[in-house]
Amino acid sequence: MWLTQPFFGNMLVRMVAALRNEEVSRVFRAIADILEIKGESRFRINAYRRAAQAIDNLPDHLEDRVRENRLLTIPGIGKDLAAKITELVTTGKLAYFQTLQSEIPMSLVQLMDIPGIGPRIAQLLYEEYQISGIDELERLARAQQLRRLPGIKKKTEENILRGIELFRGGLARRPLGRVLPVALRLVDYLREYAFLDRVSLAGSIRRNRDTVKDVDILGVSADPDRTAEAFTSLPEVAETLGSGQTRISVRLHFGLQVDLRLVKNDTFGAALCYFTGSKEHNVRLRELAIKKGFKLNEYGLFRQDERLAGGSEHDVYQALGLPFIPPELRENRGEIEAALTGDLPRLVTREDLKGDLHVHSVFSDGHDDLEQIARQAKELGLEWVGICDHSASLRIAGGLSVERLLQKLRAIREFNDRSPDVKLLCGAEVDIDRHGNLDYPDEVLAKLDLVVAAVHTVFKLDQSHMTSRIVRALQNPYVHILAHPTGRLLGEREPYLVDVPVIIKEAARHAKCLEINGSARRLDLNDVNCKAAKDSGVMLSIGSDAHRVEQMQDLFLGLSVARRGWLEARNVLNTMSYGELTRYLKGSSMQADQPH
Ligand code: DGT
Ligand code: CA
Repeated sequence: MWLTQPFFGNMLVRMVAALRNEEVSRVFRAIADILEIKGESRFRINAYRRAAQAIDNLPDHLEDRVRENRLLTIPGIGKDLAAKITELVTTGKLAYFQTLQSEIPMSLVQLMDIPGIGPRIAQLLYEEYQISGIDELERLARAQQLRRLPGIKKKTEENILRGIELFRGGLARRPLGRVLPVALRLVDYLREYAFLDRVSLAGSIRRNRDTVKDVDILGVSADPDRTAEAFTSLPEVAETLGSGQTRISVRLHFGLQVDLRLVKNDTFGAALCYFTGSKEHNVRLRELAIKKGFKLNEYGLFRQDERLAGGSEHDVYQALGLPFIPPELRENRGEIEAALTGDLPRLVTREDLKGDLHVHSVFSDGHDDLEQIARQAKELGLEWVGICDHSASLRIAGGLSVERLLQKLRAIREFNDRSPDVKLLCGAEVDIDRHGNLDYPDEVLAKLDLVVAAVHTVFKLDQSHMTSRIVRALQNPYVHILAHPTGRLLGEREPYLVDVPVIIKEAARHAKCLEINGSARRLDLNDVNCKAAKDSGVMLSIGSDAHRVEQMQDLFLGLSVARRGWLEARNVLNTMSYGELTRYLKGSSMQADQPH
């Protein structure tokens, strides 16, 4: 069993609200685990596990069953368990579970989530070393101390270390750009081969959050057993974590967990809404439902026992008196208020994008030439591409001398003369030095169609120096765009210390664009800063930062950030036609030439 959330920690504090089916079954599984560590009878342990499974498979709410006295019809639930469910559902807590927790710490039970640690080993670890945390466990395993315990061999110890690694990998958040292609392939496969009538991504990956913990998929199946069979036998699947009629969980070879939940057709919309989240958005929707005298859960929107909506998300929002809210906005960042007043943004779409503002070519460290880039652009439905190679001082990235840059300029002009479909802009990704100077002189920048400035070196400045360094670059009249404004690399490098609100204010003042770098490693600006930039009247540009043509797809990852940042087409430079764009870029340099 793998816990997908830090659930028990929360629960001890939160024991106030009544519990949902899934939470009740988790409590029963935890009880089984504790009884196992205590060495209680198999019979009792299995009774809790079977009950948990039966609850997972229920098509309806325990809450309703308690009210209607229908618990005993659930397979495996006798009087004793029915009383415990009633206590949990009505009070949100269970005295018996609390007593057990006072005997065996929950942190010890959680160690059993690590592959390779069963109840016997957990018990030993606790009795001999009083270990109850993963760090402590890892330290002892690395110091080869575990093999001193009875029954633990060298191989067991090595297995535990591997398990810890897997466990950690499974818990880490992963960049959207790494997970999305896999998730989309899985959904395609499921749609085709897994006996599903409907299927959709849900959770954070459907909301296009920049990092995701796991992949949530929702489906309606004509045959759950065959669906489970088809899903769990995929070659990508390393391990089946659980398989029932309503939920199948697997772990892929690279550690990612994928949960497929199966629901009835007439509850699909309500379930999709619920499992898409975010939790905070759901809470607000439920409050809204209550205000109207309704009840909203993953089975539908109800007035007393009458189901008002549930089959589609559109119906659910409509019955709540709201327009459909795009998944990217569902973070409780003002979308409910905007929906209520009819002020939701008309989010920029893929069809609105006419070009990519940041692509590297063979002139610097890119892999492909102008023809290949233009061909790819055409395939992606784009009309123009900004070719931005590195500037002179960035030698490791093949930065261009002024002479090479002028050669490139001629090559692009010639290319445009013979290319009717796709136009290229001669740009540069110009390095900003530690003092805020740019890497080409102004008279060279003035010749370019597009100037993108960026920090690539000296990341460890204090905030005031880093901010004033970037502000200086923004004051240069020939700069159009600040690329990857915070320098973060997802899971690898924190943003450098920069005062983003000041950068936004200066960008607005000098009519500069801020980039949403769509590279799977970056997604920088992020959604929140993007919205702040929009609210300050700053134009955003999306760049794939592709170094190979295949990476030009990352433009659409950048688009997902733009949508999460509430951007409309008019806030995004990429939505301009080639003619509009070149006029805009020329105009903004000239405007910035004026004293301000
Ligand atoms: P993640 O997985 O951390 O990247 O983010 P999510 O949003 O996918 O979170 P996850 O996988 O734990 O749950 C998926 C959705 O299910 C979540 O967005 C909302 C819903 N959900 C899960 N647990 C709860 C809960 O306890 N209460 C409420 N209201 N919603 C929940
Ligand atoms: Ca999730």
